[in-house]
Amino acid sequence: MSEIEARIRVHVGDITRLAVDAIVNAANTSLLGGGGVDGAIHRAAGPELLAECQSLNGCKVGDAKLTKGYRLPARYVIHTVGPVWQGGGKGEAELLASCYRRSLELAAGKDCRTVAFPAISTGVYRYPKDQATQIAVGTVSAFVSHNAVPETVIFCCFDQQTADLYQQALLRNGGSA
Ligand code: AR6
Repeated sequence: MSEIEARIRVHVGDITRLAVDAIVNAANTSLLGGGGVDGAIHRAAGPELLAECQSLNGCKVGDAKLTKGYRLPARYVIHTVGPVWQGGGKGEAELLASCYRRSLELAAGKDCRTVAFPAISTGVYRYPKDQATQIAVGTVSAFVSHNAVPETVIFCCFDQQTADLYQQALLRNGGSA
């Protein structure tokens, strides 16, 4: 296993339970909560999270903003806004890659050693999972290979099927490196 591969892990479970330096939230441009992983993070963090989010003036698609984690075991939440899938011709791939890069830049700025990502845009925003997984793995691998921090990145998948896609993408990515 290469040094880069050793720094990227796949985990099956609920991201709100992870005691890591930062978890990433798949938010919307308002940053005021929603369903899916966003709803789960706000429920677990408590109302203080919404109060801090209200002071942030929203977030653009492809960008990210950082808050504290409040009642979560994670110290920080990095809120990023993935693109809504519109067929692939509206810059979705570049916007999704930007979500991963901006989130990692914010994590590095706070010296986060371990960061966990959900599968951004693959739920309500309907991004095809196989394509989103390739972008997630490619972008995170590139960042990790150029930066010492974060040391470890976890892809936190809600189900085993998604985790299998990540494992396959990591194998392909490692094979072509
Ligand atoms: N832990 C880990 N992964 C989860 C969890 C969890 N607790 N809950 C869901 N997932 P989605 P999006 C997975 O819809 O597509 C919200 O309303 C889920 O299986 O949460 O980026 C926001 O406010 C899926 O693979 O995010 C936005 O309006 C992945 O997380 C919109 O949804 C992302 O699904 C964002 O849509």
